[in-house]
Amino acid sequence: NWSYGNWDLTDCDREPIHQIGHIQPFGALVAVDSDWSVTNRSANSSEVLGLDRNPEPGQPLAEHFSDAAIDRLKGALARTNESTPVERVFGFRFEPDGTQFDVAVHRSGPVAIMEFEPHDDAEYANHVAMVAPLITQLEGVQGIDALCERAAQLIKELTGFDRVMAYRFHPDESGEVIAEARKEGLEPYLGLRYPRTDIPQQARELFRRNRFRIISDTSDAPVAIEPPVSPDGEPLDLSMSVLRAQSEIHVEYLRNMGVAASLSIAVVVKGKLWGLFACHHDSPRHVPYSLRTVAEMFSQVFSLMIDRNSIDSNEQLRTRGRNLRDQLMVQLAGDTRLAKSLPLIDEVLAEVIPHDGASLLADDVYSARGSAPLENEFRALLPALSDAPAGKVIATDCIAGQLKSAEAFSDRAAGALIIPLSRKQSDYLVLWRKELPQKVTWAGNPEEAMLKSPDGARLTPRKSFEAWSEELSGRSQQWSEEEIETAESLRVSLIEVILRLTDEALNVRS
Ligand code: BLA
Repeated sequence: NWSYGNWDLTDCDREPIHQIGHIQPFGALVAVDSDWSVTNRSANSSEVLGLDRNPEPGQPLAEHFSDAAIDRLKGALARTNESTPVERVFGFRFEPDGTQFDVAVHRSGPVAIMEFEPHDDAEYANHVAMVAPLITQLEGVQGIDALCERAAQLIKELTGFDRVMAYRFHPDESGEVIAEARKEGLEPYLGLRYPRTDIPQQARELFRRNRFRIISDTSDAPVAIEPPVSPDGEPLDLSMSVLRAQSEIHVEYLRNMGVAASLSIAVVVKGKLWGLFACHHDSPRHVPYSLRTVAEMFSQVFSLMIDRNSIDSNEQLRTRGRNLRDQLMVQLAGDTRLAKSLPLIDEVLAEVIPHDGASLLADDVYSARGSAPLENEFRALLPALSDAPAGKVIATDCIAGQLKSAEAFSDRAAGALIIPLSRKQSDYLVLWRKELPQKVTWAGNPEEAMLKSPDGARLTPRKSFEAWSEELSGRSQQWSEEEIETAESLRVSLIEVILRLTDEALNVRS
């Protein structure tokens, strides 16, 4: 794991952003209990809803809304469930012929939360008509890079934001802009890396569940929810809210970047945050709920396509693993000792996982190829290796950073892909990579991603996002996720080969 400096993460990771007690002013929030009596409401309710006074806690909602309107909201609430926690009602009226609203309805602890935004019928019809053509344009696009490129372009056209980026997470939770569509004249962010601390843990978790985040104006004053606590005495939980006010620290971050409005759409693949689409605008920008819904649907289709892409390549990996195993089986059949098979394994593997050296320790016999460490150097690693979690491939681009005993040969072999071949942790196949000096371009110095505020009371985001180059030495090229998966399937195949060979050996003897 990479780490930059020894800052205290907890400040950022602990900020209870889901209990912020405020909303953004482009809508109004009303919460009710199971009797549909008001428990909380935002201070701007009467203004947004066009009522002559705010609904007050304790009042039945029926004093403000018609029975038919309440039935419609109850229906929406009844349709919420684990997979669709938030229901949407477009063009809702709380009195016949009244103004129309778009409403998001969800449960939060003991209350039901309703969030109202202005509705525009003509726009709404437009948005509905966009869905099919939009999704058609993703069809037939092959490969993750091309998909991201097309998607960024489409989201830019759809939402009208100045800049739309596809941002993909690395295994260390930092992220990289891998595709970008931007207004002419803006400087490119393509290829820039952002440290993992830019998005704290709780924000990631929230974002995974509630995949859409709009901050329509970073200079907006948030509107208070009154009272701030729900009937159970806890601060109202706004995890699934669409109006939730923005964290002050994040707003500062966006302002430092020169962003006045932001829209983020999560890309979740197999339940994990894969990346996101980050949209920036240099002036305030509101996106109606119906258009956000289209963008969200689009991102769901996009997530599925990424998933399908990885299913396809997993299928290829499995086929590759099977071929490798068959090849080994045939070639090893004549010789029952795995220890002698390194040249063969090395050659077969060179095609699928490029490497500069390979070590094999089998039946206590060591063999080495290319830039692999010497036998005594390798054996010095064994105590540490046997402490590692059993039966799992370990990949590192800087083994000396993790095992002191590897410093002796790190000039020849900096990165290692360690494939344990037995439960007893004594047989290993290890692929080695030489050092490869690399340059990473960060958006601002990652060492200063978080600073203490002038009064020292809290952390603040960095002020400058100017490209900051970091030369990485002592590291090899990283092992890609695909290479690690190949190694994992190879491990399974090799163990199978070993077991069969042992079996045959036993049969011959008996
Ligand atoms: C949230 N920070 C986020 C989110 C993103 C980023 C995408 C979540 C979605 C959102 O709220 O829009 C970061 N935005 C980026 C990055 C790019 C981008 C990397 O456009 C690159 C192109 N942020 C900090 C520090 C802290 C911090 C030091 O830099 C904490 C001390 C906090 N980030 C922070 C918080 C949130 C956040 C609290 C949640 C904001 C919220 O939901 O209100």
